[in-house]
Amino acid sequence: MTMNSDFSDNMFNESNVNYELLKKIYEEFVNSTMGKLVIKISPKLKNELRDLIEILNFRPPRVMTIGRRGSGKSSLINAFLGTRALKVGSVIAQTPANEWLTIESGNKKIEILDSRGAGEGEKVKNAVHGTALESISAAIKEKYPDTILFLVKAKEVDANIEHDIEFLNGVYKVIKSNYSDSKVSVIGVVTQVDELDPIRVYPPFDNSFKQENIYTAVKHLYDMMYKYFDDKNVKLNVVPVSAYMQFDSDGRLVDDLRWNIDTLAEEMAKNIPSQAQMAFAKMTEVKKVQSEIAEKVVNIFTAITGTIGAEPIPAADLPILTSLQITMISMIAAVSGRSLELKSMKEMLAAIGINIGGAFILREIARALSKLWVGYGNAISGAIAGGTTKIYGRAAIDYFINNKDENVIRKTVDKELIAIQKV
Ligand SMILES: Nc1nc2c(ncn2[C@@H]2O[C@H](COP(=O)(O)OP(=O)(O)OP(=O)(O)O)[C@@H](O)[C@H]2O)c(=O)[nH]1
Ligand SMILES: [Mg+2]
Repeated sequence: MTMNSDFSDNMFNESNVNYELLKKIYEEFVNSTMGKLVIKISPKLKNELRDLIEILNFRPPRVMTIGRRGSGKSSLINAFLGTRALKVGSVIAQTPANEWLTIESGNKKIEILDSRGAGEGEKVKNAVHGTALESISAAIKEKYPDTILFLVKAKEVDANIEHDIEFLNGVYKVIKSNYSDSKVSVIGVVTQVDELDPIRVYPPFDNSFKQENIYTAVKHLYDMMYKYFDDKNVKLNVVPVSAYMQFDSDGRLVDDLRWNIDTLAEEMAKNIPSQAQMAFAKMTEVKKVQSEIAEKVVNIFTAITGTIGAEPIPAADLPILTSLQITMISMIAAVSGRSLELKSMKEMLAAIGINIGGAFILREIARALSKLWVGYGNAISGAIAGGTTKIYGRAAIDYFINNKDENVIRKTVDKELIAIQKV
């Protein structure tokens, strides 16, 4: 009943993240006798398992930006990625609009759909797709966005934006009529707030006049969206940002005026579907977003191992628990943006005091970990199995995401492991 560890060995021998293999480990589990038994014992786990599949079955987040030319759409995407992935232009329109574009930078990936709205050339028929709304519809029918960011320059919030909101309404209708149950979120973004008076104040804009002007711009955009956005059931949200970054000819970041990008990412995270959460967490690098997803992963694995442990388990079947725990720890490493190298796994285990010596393939790590379980006797309880998973999961979060001190993590793990044995 142990899991075949070939996949896992390959996974950890590769230096790059290989989600396909991670997924296969999972699939092997659900199709194993043990996996089927777990689902039978606890039907509720089925939903959580489905959630887990979705997280594993990941795809990049899909973000649609709507904003006038020069409103800062490309700059905002670059601000998320921290690089000059997209061309930013002060004079000439830069980003090709109305088509899905996949942007990759390092191990970050995002799909964007850029639209300048109906502002320019609404009447000028495009030979292939017709008007702006018609051509954007074609892209939306291909794939729906998870989030629509409606960008308005801070200095333009009072510049007839009702027409831009009309366009937003049109886009939203196309999404809803093609994907009725999609939960696309609409976030108003006040961009380039650094340009508001007083302009010589820099992030974090710790100046009451500046803050007041930012607030006025946000309030104005909110009121306009509240008045003109058709679907009154949508919870509107407006976030002010500054996204300016300047790079030198070698691509080094020489000036960084980014502000409040984290807040925007946290807002977006609230509505990102499970399948895109993993990639979203990696893209934004926002700790809060990463830990929320990691917690979810820990809870699911705690429930699964707890259910397995509720059946009396002979020591020979313990590797399946450790394999699941290793998968969990790998997922947390991945959420944090680390690669799934064997090295990071070993480092993490060493940090919490589990010395796996020279183990160089996953099977040996699993075997080493199983030995720890034997201390609990021939059979272990569900509480202990689930509890141990939770302790290792939290330790992994502290290690990979919160960058906590190893000694602190180790002490907590020791204390908690002793505590659950007394239960
Ligand atoms: N000061 C300041 N300038 C910004 C900010 N964001 C963008 N810009 C500048 O505004 C100009 C337009 O930015 P882009 O990101 O190219 O705008 P866009 O909406 O993608 O423009 P198009 O692709 O042409 O529609 C560039 O000169 C940017 O450097 C910001 O937060 N502050
Ligand atoms: Mg652009």
